Amino acid sequence: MLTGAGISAESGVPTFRGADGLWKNHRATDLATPQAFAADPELVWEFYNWRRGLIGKVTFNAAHQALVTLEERVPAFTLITQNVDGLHLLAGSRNVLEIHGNLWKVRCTRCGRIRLDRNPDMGRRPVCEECGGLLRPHVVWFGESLDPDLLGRAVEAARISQVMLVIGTSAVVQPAASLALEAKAAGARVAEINLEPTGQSGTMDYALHGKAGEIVPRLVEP
Ligand code: BJW
Ligand code: ZN
Repeated sequence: MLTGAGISAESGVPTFRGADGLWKNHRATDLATPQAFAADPELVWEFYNWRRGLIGKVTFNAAHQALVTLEERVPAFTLITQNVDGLHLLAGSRNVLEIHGNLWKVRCTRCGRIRLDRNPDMGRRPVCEECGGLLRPHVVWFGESLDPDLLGRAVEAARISQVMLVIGTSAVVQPAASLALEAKAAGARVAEINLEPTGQSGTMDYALHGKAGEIVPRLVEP
């Protein structure tokens, strides 16, 4: 399975692209860059603190829950998510690959130490307890490499899958978007679940258009 921001939209988490991808007149995708952080770490932290505050108050929805049910039924199940909100883990999914990181983890830009911190507000310039270096969110920004181990496991899962549901992603960000094509090329049946058609709809075996919270539970009904 491959999920994107659309699966969390009905939980109240804004997506990246489209009308709700705006924060204080900044495009969310412009702030998710190493360049933005280098130029103005306080602005980028303000954006992530806002998201921490928001995501800390919401919970998983029927689509996240349906994927938990599916994992209980399917012997080899891997959930590849581009989302950093942690809602799949909160719902109870087990084999989750968070290929773009996790909003609740921070990483020191000096010593590289990673730690979990669920504080909804990290302040304007949070620093590492060990070395005093500036902390950053442990997420993958544009132009940064994905964790090679996680990506390798995601590619392998795509290649051996028989069915891949591609839920709530605009399918424009690489290398995540290519995982569905990888699965398809290796013989899987692929189905897109999205509010609207995407650039990948044409290569899908099934394209189901509507809300993830309504469609995904119906797909896993016995
Ligand atoms: C609903 C719904 C409902 C709404 N029900 N549906 C090859 C070709 C071209 C470019 C590249 C390439 N390889 C690499 C690149 C560059 C770049 C890239 O892909 N750019 C493209 C935009 C062109 N990729 C990278 O830089 C990646 N790194 C990399 O490849 O490293 C190697 C390298 C290094 C240097 C140079 C080149 C290569 C890293 C990408 C990291 C992405 N990071 C972000 C931020 C994460 C942290 C954070 O969250 O703060 O990840 S950006 C943002 O986009 C976030 C998301 O995970 C990601 C994908 O977005 P997603 O999930 O698809 O959300 P939306 O908003 O786009 O779509 C929501 C969808 O849901 C819509 O379709 C709605 O219709 C739908 N929806 N409500 C169902 N209720
Ligand atoms: Zn440090």
